[in-house]
Amino acid sequence: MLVIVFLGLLVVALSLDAETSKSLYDLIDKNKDGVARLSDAFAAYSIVDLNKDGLLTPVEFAAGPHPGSPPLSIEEAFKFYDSRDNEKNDNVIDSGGVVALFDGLDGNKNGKLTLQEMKENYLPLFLGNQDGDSKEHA
Ligand SMILES: [Ca+2]
Ligand SMILES: [Ca+2]
Ligand SMILES: [Ca+2]
Ligand SMILES: [Ca+2]
Repeated sequence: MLVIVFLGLLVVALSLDAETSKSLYDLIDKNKDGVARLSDAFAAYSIVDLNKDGLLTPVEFAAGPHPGSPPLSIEEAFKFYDSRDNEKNDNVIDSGGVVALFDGLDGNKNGKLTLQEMKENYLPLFLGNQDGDSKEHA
């Protein structure tokens, strides 16, 4: 029984609180039609990309909104995306980082992100990859 209780607490700890998941969700659902799609995520990305060159520098990234950054610092979050985008670890985030984030959150891979998927997958996506698999150097 103790084990079950412990696992229950763990699940709770790995779920975002309702407020944070809602603000993250609103951030991604750029056209506010209630369904977050990859196209919405790209729209959000291009807003953070201040000089519109298709890449996020650490400065642009840090200036953008980070409602869900508690699990990682801004620097760690930047590295997280930069190690998962198309040109890995080159100190800029390209559009591949958006795809990696969206795919990681879209639990059932139907191309639509629900608030529930956001809530369940956001923290495990970041925290699950923090230790364990070391940095991939291509
Ligand atoms: Ca939308
Ligand atoms: Ca840029
Ligand atoms: Ca990169
Ligand atoms: Ca989905």
